[in-house]
Amino acid sequence: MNQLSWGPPPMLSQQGMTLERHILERQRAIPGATGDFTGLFQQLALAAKVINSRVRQAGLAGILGLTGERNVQGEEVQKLDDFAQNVIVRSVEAGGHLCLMGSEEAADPIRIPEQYPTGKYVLLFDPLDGSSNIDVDISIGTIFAVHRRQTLGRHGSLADCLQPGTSQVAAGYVIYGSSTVLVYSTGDGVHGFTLDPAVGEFFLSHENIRIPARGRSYSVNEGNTHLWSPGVRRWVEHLKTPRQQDDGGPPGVYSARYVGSLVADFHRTLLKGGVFAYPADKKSPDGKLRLLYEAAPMGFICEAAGGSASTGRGRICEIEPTRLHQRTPVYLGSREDVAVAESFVHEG
Ligand code: AFP
Repeated sequence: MNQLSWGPPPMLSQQGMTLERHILERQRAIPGATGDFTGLFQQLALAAKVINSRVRQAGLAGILGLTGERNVQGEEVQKLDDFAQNVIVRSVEAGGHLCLMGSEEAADPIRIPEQYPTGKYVLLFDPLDGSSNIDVDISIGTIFAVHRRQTLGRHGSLADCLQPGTSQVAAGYVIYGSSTVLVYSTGDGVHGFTLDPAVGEFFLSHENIRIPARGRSYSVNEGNTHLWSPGVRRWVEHLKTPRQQDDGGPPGVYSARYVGSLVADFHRTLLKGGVFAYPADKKSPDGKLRLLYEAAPMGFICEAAGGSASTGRGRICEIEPTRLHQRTPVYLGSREDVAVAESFVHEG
């Protein structure tokens, strides 16, 4: 009879590859690297830990009977997305690595306060994506993109934010899920780090993530079917129609998986394959998702993992942005699955 073992699982922390060490080792391999990038990442990782700790308390706030206005210390309880926004800005503004930031939560670019030095990078971020899911205990996340500044002058300008995804020097996200995982890429591989809450540190848990060339699931809000173009409708019908599998196996259809939280839907797609889409539709002719701090960073990560990131008609990362909060249609995931989607979208 098999004995069940209730011993402790192997600890990530015993393997010792922290996020900080991972980035530091890569920095050492780049001649002339100043450590600016490493410094910025340390601050982002700290912000992620602080946001994580607040997200984990969000349900408790309800259980403990807080009004939502004041906490037990009598302090004002901020909405979690405002909180996440403030934590990120406060964590990175003083480091001297950035000249400007752009956030989903701010209409205009965010300047570095006069008392702090500025640096050569620009940070674009969505502090808490999927925040409407917090009340129902569904995974949410933080998304970020880092560009090198293009303009001169102390503060940088909007032009520094409006760079195509191909210019990103790094992109990443943090998923606050059953565990908290930070995934990042600098373009040469995608790596995931799981937060060990006992140690308070991110440890390498998903090295060199590769997205399968084809998956078995599709992820799209089918409640929008009535708003889609005939091509998008036919694409989803195609996925739901049983067909012979390439390997001669029994006829299969794609499974539907849709959380409604981009980070959760993307994370699953990255690890398991398949396709996530938010198409253009009659209500949102440019799509719903934001280019600079949602679609482009996820697209950059997807491509670095061997997948594709398309608007349905071209590469997301090649779009030349004209507005900070620009939207785009999105098809992200396994190379072959995205190619099939594109072929239907092209039909119109
Ligand atoms: P919220 O932040 O308002 O929850 O929006 C989440 C989101 O931007 C993205 O995370 C989801 O993929 C997408 O919207 C879901 O949109 P629908 O609710 O229209 O399916």
